[in-house]
Amino acid sequence: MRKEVVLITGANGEMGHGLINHLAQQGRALIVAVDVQPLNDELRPACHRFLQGDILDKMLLGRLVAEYEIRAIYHLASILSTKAEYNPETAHLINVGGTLNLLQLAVEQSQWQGQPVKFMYPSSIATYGIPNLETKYQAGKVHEGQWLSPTTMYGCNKLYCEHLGRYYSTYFRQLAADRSHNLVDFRCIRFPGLISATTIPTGGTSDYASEMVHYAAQGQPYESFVRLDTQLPFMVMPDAVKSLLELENAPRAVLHQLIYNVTSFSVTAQQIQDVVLAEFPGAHITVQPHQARQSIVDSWPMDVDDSAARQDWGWQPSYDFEQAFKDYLIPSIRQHYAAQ
Ligand code: AKB
Repeated sequence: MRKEVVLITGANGEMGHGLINHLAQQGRALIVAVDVQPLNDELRPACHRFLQGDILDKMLLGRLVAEYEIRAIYHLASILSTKAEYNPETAHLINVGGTLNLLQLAVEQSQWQGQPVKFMYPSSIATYGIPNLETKYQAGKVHEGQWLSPTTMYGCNKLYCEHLGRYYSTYFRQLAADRSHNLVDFRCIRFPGLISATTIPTGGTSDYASEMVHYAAQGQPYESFVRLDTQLPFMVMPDAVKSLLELENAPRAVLHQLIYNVTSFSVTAQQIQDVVLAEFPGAHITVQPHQARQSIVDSWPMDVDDSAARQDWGWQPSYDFEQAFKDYLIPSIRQHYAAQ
């Protein structure tokens, strides 16, 4: 008999770490993890199986379909916003082509299982594109239907993949007579900038927030690539993982949309710098805005309206700005580097 599993792509990334630890602690499902990079040693015991490989490799995905009963897919693998700008076509191939492959895998699995397969898709505030700073501050909290003109390849990819999820969950094979149930139960969260105590993000544009804290904790100087008045919504990793798990567990009937904003706090780079300097008085932070990266964050909303998530599935972050730093980031980061 095929083993029932949860599949996680991009397992070795920032969110993969948090999610795998959490799912393993809950012990609710066997985890099959996929990543192009080798899996971090500490995550291995938490996974039933790890496959090092590419989500564009159809043979690898075919093996998974043949060997497992996949009940849920967390498709975390993606090339983030800054990195994607250096090679947009490759980013498109991985972000869109990879997602399409995983959606097709979900379709195949659900046809075989006779029930929908849950497809958890982390999208991003990069799907929004606001034309200028004045409009950004006038717009304030942006809801899911507003300002959907992304300015980055990553943002375009995320927005298009949201549409692919909508297509596969709602319309795919509508004309075929043999379809008795929805094949893919697509559930998507648009995340704000994420900050983790244990991993430093690579290739994103909201990375300055994480980098400021991690560099200070290691006693290294940091040059911020954005102006200090730059404001974005943020969330710490435990809240991001919590939101994904809560959305996965929500009964389908309470979900009135496929795509939800979530957020915890909206702060400027200056506010982050102030907390970092208060906690690490020796920290040396300078500012040298990078024009292209600055224009990306300037096009993202200063805050998002997550009232739909709060109403439909009871979303509530555990950490506000103060708690995020005092209760989670600072103590965990100190411990993390002390242990190294
Ligand atoms: C990035 O900066 O690319 C990501 C994101 C906001 O999705 N952190």
